[in-house]
Formats: sequence, C-alpha cells, structure tokens
Amino acid sequence: MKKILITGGAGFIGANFAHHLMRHSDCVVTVLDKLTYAGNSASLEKLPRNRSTLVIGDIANAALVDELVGSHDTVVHFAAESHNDNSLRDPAAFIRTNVVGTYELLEAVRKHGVRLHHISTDEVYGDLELDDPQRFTETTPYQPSSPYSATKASSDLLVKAWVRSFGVNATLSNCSNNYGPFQHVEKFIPRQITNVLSGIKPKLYGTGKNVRDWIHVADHSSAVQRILEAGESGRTYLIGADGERNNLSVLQQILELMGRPNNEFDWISDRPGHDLRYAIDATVLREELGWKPEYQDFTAGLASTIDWYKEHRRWWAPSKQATENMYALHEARASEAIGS
Ligand code: NAD
Ligand code: TDX
Repeated sequence: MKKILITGGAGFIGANFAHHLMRHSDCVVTVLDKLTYAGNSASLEKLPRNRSTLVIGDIANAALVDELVGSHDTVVHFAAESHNDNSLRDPAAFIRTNVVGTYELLEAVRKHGVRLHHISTDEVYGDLELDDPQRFTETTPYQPSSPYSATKASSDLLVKAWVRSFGVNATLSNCSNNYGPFQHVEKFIPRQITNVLSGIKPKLYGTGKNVRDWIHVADHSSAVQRILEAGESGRTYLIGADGERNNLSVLQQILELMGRPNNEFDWISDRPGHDLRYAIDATVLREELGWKPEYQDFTAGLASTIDWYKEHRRWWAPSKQATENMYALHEARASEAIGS
C-alpha cells in the first residue's frame, strides 16, 4: 500500500484530494498542515481513521519535513499561502511558505529519493487579453503579476532546477481556478454564496469583465491522480476544463440560483494589478495521459456548491466575520489612498 504525504491537506484542494484518494485508491495518507487561517481540520473529519493521519506542522520546518518525507513514498505538495488579495497586503508569509517551504520539501525528497508532485497555478503565466485566441500551454513564458503568483512561479522554478541539477523525481501541474466544497470564504465563489446566506450584498471587483477558467475541484483531483500514475519526471502538465467565464456572469448565476435579483450586488474598487484573463489549454494532459474532466456542467456544479454551503454553515460560519472584517479594512485603506 502506497504512503502519500499531502502537504496543505487541510486546505480546499488538498482536503478534496485526500477524500478523492480514499475513494479511488487503497493508499494511506498523512496530511502535513500548519492549520493557518485557511486550514480546517473539520474538512478531514470524514476520512477513514485507519488510512489517514493529520500532522500539524510547518513545511518550512526542515527537521519535521525530513522525518515525514523519509517515511513516505510520494509527496503531493499543495501547502501554500493561496490568496492574491492577502499577498498584496502582506507578502512575507508567501515568501516563507511558498518559496522556503518548497525548498525544504525539495531538499528532503532529494535526500530520501522520494517522488514529488508539485501543485501550481495558471497565474504563473500572467494574463491574457479578452480577445486573445491563444491559451496558456506548457511552453508559455512565466510572467507572474502578484506577489502570490511570483512566489508560485519561484517555487515551480526551484522544482525544475532540483530535477535538472540533482535528479529529483518530480512532476508539476498548473491548474486554473477551482470551485467546489471546502473552499475558504475569502475566495470569489464561496464569498458571494455565503454573503447571500448572511444577508450581505455580494461584492464585484472593478468592471466584472475579468475572466477565470473554472474547473470543479473533483476534476483537479482526478488529474493529479493521473499525473501521479503516468506523469514523466521533469514535466509540467496544465490542468483545465474549458470553463472560461467572466466574474459578472458567475455572480449573476449565483444570484439567480439563490433566488435573488441578478443586480443585487455592490461594485467595489478593483484589485491592484488585477489579472484580466486566464485560459488553459489542457491538450497535453488529455492526449498524452488520457485524462478528461467529468464535471463540466458549470451550472450543475455551482448549484451543488451552493447546496454544500447551505448545508455546512457550521463549517464556514466561524471564519466568515473575520474574513469580511479583513475585506472591510482593505476597502477603507484603498479609499483613504485614493483620497490622499
Ligand atoms: P488553501 O489556502 O485553501 O489551503 C492551503 C493549505 O495550506 C491550508 O490548509 C493551510 O493551513 C496550509 N498551509 C499554509 N501554509 C503552510 C505551511 N507553512 N506549512 C504547512 N501547511 C501550510 O489553498 P487551496 O486553494 O487549496 O490551494 C492549494 C494549492 O493549489 C496551492 O498550492 C495553490 O497555489 C494551488 N492552486 C489553487 C487554485 C485555486 O483555485 N484555489 C488553482 C490552482 C492552483
Ligand atoms: O469578492 C471578490 N470579488 C471579486 O470580484 C473576490 C474575492 C474576488 N473577485 C474577483 C477577482 C478575480 O478576478 O473574482 C476572481 C476570482 O478571485 P479569487 O477567488 O480571489 O481567485 P484568483 O485571484 O483568480 O486566484 C485563484 O485561482 C488561482 C486562487 O485563489 C489561487 O490560489 C489560484 O492559484
């Protein structure tokens, strides 16, 4: 039975991946997670106890990482500071976790000869014009915009260098925007759903024309599992499900599905440096590894995500107020800066 170490497994995508492995493999998993504001051990409550362990700790802790990596066959590395808005306010934690933490994992997999799969984002490629016929591919040059995406790009480059220089056995994947259960309420889709459920008006940045390429988190999990089975060391695989939509249309769909008028939201000031459009070409993953997404009906996926947040108020309510307070502080500072 394979032993898989999942970093960041108490976060959104890592937790979904741990549940996915329980259903679609016979491996045992250890989750290594610092349980920052974004981690939630409740997301792991339903994992079978005989096949899963949670270790609370920091991926930048070299001794802990060395010990854990040495007792596993494979590391799947999700742990990160993941929110662009936070990275604009306080980038330090992003450098420490995303860059230094990835370095510590690389040193440990190098020492112990353990396979690594590094989870990354399409944001490393910068953004596209709305009418650009091109989409991101494995050969698109890196051009990150935000401190978050710059640290993810840095971590990708470290992984590639450790493969080339030290022969580390590692694959990488860069995925588009995920949605589904267990996503923190700071992120666009759960923020708007839980705003409606809390009697707060949804908030749309800027013009609402920015495009994200949405994929259901279950499809991200199946793609990562396929790369673990058949991916080649040193290769990058782009993960996406042809789900381009602008933010205004996603918000209006949420409002309609929740029985609210589709103009019942606030336009608010834009995110500084806001990437205009992301779009993934996943041909390599589809044709070389034979992967395909199963949850491409966005309306159905959104409706079941709304149901999940309705049914799991106890999961998200404790972080809702703190998240909205944080956003209110941002807004106040942005207005002060404009006024001064
Ligand atoms: P998340 O913020 O929901 O979860 C991150 C998890 O990492 C949390 O449980 C947190 O406690 C943990 N963590 C943070 N710092 C840590 C540290 N120093 N040591 C150990 N654990 C730590 O993020 P997510 O949305 O699940 O993203 C997971 C990964 O997927 C990230 O690497 C992100 O860059 C990537 N990604 C996310 C998306 C998306 O749409 N959310 C898309 C593409 C790629
Ligand atoms: O309240 C909001 N209103 C709004 O209009 C929020 C929180 C966001 N937005 C916009 C900004 C983006 O154009 O919605 C879009 C999505 O925003 P986020 O959920 O913050 O995601 P994004 O910045 O696109 O990054 C996400 O996808 C790539 C993840 O957070 C990253 O971790 C991942 O790498």
